[in-house]
Amino acid sequence: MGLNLQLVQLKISAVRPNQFQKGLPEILFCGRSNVGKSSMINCLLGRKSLARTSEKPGKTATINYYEIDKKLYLVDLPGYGYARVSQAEKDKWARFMQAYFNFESDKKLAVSLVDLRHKPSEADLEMAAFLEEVGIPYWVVATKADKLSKTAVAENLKMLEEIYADYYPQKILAFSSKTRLGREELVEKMASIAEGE
Ligand SMILES: Nc1nc2c(ncn2[C@@H]2O[C@H](COP(=O)(O)OP(=O)(O)O)[C@@H](O)[C@H]2O)c(=O)[nH]1
Ligand SMILES: [Mg+2]
Repeated sequence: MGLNLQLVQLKISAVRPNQFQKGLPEILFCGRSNVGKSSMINCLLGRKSLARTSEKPGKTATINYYEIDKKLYLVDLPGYGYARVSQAEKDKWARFMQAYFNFESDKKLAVSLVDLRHKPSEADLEMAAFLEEVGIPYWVVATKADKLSKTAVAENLKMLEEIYADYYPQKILAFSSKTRLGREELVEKMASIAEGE
């Protein structure tokens, strides 16, 4: 038993709803562009560059399914919040995301990434409200903790607890793809979801 993190493949980079996957429990990663979604997935899987990082805005938004040990999908969703993309691009993004969330699959947990250095954006809070509406349990994972002092990490976590007091995240966790802070907790959660708990 257990979850073999070595056994990983990019199952598909979906650009169309008919490419969405089902049949395995999934954990989805959502957040602003550049918040660190792909870096987090690489960190969790102990890979340097399985998930491509720092994608440029305007590039085709893809929904990437990483299959772990034939037991679990990690789903890297396209980021939101790029000021410089056109309204048409934003509409396209929104339709694609809507299609993903409407698609019937086993969405066990959402990881809603925020930047620990800043207050969550309007879009981050909308994401939380949306996840509650559609009934997907979620963790708020605040990344780039390595860019802050220990004191600032504690302070900003407290700030997040206060801001999310009106929301229902299962957990608020500090994370760093650089130092691997918070990784163990997420990996344990992945394993328990993969085992059907
Ligand atoms: N210092 C630091 N940089 C990070 C961390 N996570 C991501 N980054 C950097 O932030 C940028 C965007 O990361 P990426 O994973 O591509 O974000 P994505 O657009 O959400 O997938 C890259 O330059 C990463 O190296 C982190 O935990 N610590
Ligand atoms: Mg990315």
